[in-house]
Amino acid sequence: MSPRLTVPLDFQRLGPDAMRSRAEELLEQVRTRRSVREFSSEPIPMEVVERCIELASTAPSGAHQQPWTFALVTDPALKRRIRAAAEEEERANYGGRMNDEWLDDLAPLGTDADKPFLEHAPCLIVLFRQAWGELPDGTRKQHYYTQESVGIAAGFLLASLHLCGLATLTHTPSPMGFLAEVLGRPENEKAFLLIPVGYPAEGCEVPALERKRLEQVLVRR
Ligand code: IYR
Repeated sequence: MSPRLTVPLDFQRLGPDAMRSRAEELLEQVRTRRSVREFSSEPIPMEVVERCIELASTAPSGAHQQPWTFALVTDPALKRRIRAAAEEEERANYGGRMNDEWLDDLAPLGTDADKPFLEHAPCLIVLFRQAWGELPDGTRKQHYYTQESVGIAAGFLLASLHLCGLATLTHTPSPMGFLAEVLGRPENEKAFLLIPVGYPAEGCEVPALERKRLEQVLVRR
C-alpha cells in the first residue's frame, strides 16, 4: 500500500453576501450557454482552449486516476476525415437506426446528418475515456467510475469555454469508434464526446428552447 501524504487545504472562505452575489453572477453568465451548430471559421486564441482543457483536467475522478485524454484537432485534413466519418454514421442513424419517436424528439433541434460544423469550427476537442490504464510493462490497470469522472470533466470544460467567450457543441456522432482510429488513440481510450469550439457564425440562430425551472428540478427534504 502507498503511504497517505497530506497537505493543507487551499480554501477561500467567502462571506454570505459575496457568496450570494457570486452565485447570481455565475448563473447569469452560464444561462446564456447554448449548443451551437453554426460556427465561424475565424481563428480563436488556442491558448485559451488549452487553459480550459487544463481546467477540465482538475475535475475529481475515481481513485484520482484522471481517466481522460483530450485530443485537440485543428488540422483541416483531420477535421475533414472526422466530418466524413461522422456523416456516414449519421446517415445510417437518420436513415433508420433512430426510431420515429427519437426523430420526433429531435425535430425541434433541426438536426440532420450533415455536420458542416465539424469542418467550419476552428478546433474540435475529442474527449476520450480511458476505460483502463496501461502500466509501463503494458499490463492493464483497472480504472473506476470512468463515465462519472469524464462526465464531470466534460462539464468543467463546457462551462469554462463558455465563460471564456467561446461557443461549443456537445456532439455524439454514434457510434464514435472511428474517432480513436482517425486520431490514432490506443485501445483503452473510448471516445466520449466530440466538442467543436469556436465563435458562432454571424447571425447564428439557436432553437427556442426553455429550461426547466428550479422548482421542477429541485426536491427539498
Ligand atoms: N447524433 C445525432 C442525433 C442526435 C441525438 C441527440 I439525443 C441529440 O440531442 C442531438 C442529435 C446528431 O448529432 O445529429
